Amino acid sequence: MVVLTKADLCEDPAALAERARGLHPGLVVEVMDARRAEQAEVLRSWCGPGQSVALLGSSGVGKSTLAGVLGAGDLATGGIREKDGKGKHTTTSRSLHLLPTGGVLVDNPGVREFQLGDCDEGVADLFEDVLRIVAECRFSDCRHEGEPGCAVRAAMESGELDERRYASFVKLNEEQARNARTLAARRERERKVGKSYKAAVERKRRRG
Ligand SMILES: Nc1nc2c(ncn2[C@@H]2O[C@H](COP(=O)(O)OP(=O)(O)O)[C@@H](O)[C@H]2O)c(=O)[nH]1
Ligand SMILES: [Mg+2]
Ligand SMILES: [Zn+2]
Repeated sequence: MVVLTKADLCEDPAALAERARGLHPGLVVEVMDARRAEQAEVLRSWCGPGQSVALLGSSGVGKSTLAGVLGAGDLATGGIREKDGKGKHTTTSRSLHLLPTGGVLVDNPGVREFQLGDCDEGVADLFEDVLRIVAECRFSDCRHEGEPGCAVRAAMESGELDERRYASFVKLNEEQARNARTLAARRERERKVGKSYKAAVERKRRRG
């Protein structure tokens, strides 16, 4: 779900909401002034018993403000630096809150701290439409960079595939692949450390 905050500072929030809806079929997009409880009301149906909500977004976009309005209690909210309009990092760690509506909310620092890990399936799920097109390329190792019979190029030209959506797909795949390698390497290291630790304990035990 995408929440566009600071609607009060925008000339035409509805147009931006339409653009955001174009990112993914069925994507829910809400527009609001995050400081106003009555506007955040539409979010309450996501915050009931058994539901978990995590707020993700750049620093300064209004996550902690939203959390507060949804009943997460007093949270530090930050001003915007005059100089560059960027948010200050007021929330430096994750925090978990029980909401009066029965759900659980996680407020996060900016998105820079976020990394994907082990989410092949999630990416495949979210970009099923793109994967279906990719599968139609003539060459199975098509790089979609102008090869003959490339279904991706064709779909972009016909307007079936949004260029920005395809770019997101490529970016997420690259990040996922990179992090999968890092994760695999870390697990291998941990496995080795675990093994040598066990061996040391065993030696010690034998020696009595
Ligand atoms: N005008 C306006 N200001 C907002 C809105 N949402 C948040 N703010 C302000 O933006 C600043 C940063 O908000 P904060 O919740 O700390 O952002 P966070 O870093 O994403 O948690 C604060 O001064 C908020 O009062 C909004 O919808 N409209
Ligand atoms: Mg915050
Ligand atoms: Zn291709």
